[in-house]
Amino acid sequence: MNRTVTLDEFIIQRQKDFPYASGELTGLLRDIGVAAKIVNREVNKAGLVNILGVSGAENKTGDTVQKLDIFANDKLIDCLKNSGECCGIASEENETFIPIPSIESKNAKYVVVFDPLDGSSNIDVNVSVGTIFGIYRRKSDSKGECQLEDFLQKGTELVAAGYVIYGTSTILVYSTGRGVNGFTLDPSIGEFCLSHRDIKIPDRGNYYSVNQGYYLKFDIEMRRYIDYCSDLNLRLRYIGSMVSDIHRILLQGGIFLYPNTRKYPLGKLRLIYECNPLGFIVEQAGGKAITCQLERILELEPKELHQRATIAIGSPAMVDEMKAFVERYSVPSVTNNGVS
Ligand code: P6P
Repeated sequence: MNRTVTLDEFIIQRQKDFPYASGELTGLLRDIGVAAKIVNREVNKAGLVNILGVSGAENKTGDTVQKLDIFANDKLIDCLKNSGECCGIASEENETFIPIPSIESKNAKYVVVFDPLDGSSNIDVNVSVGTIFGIYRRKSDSKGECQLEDFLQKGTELVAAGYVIYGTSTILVYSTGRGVNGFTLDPSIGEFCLSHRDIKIPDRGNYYSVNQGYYLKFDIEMRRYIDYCSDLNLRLRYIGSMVSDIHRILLQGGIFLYPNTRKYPLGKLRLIYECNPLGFIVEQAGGKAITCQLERILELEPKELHQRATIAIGSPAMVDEMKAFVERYSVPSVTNNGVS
């Protein structure tokens, strides 16, 4: 019987592996774990208290914001503000980044980006939702407040990234660039316990995950690839919660796609706090994450906080096959003066 290893123990143990680590990142990861427990408590009783339904507010992207979104956003911000290890925050729910001006935090090394409750349209129908986070080392002068440049960093600069799924069980999955580990919340002791050690994504899998409803709106090369998946009798699994769809693929293999459509010509999903953190995790587990235009997600240079990206992410052999379809079937777009 393996001994229970809690998230806190694991993080502290891993800090010993970094001889020069001074504990700030450890503290930050533990604070995110605390915020996840608080959000989990409210998500699990959302149907019982007046937290369901729509707050009426709209976020930066014009999406209607659920009350639980606001709760999760507030709790994450509170925990990070009090941690003293974070000098700034960027959230899907806030139009601009949030400097943390307290004396000790202003000189903190790290900034945190997050989507506090991804897939929130599923909240009222009891389908799993998730938190996605990424941690960067600040680039701006540590004597002053954080700057926008601290958040507009490529995914390759991530120091750590992870997600929490609030589902049949609550699981926190994270990486600091040395592999991927998953922790399941044990409500009886209120601790995240190591349950998925050193996750490695299968080279290929039986699942593909895409919103089939947009099929006719995809470019021909994506339609050809989706037809190929269907011809292989792969199983379509898509619940409209990116974290959950990708978690399945991380554990069992497969590919998740959100291509460009007429409504979202640059893709729908957010680069900085959705695609980059999940791309970091999947690459750390041996998978791949590219845009539908074949650029590596983590190499994209962010130009603005809520920038969107197309994405194909998952098992390496399947992402490579999708790449081959794009190379073979994509039709260069025609501009006024000819082919671009
Ligand atoms: P669609 C949820 O709103 C989200 O941001 C992701 O979690 C999810 O994968 C996607 O959007 C679903 O979008 O257009 O298929 O409903």
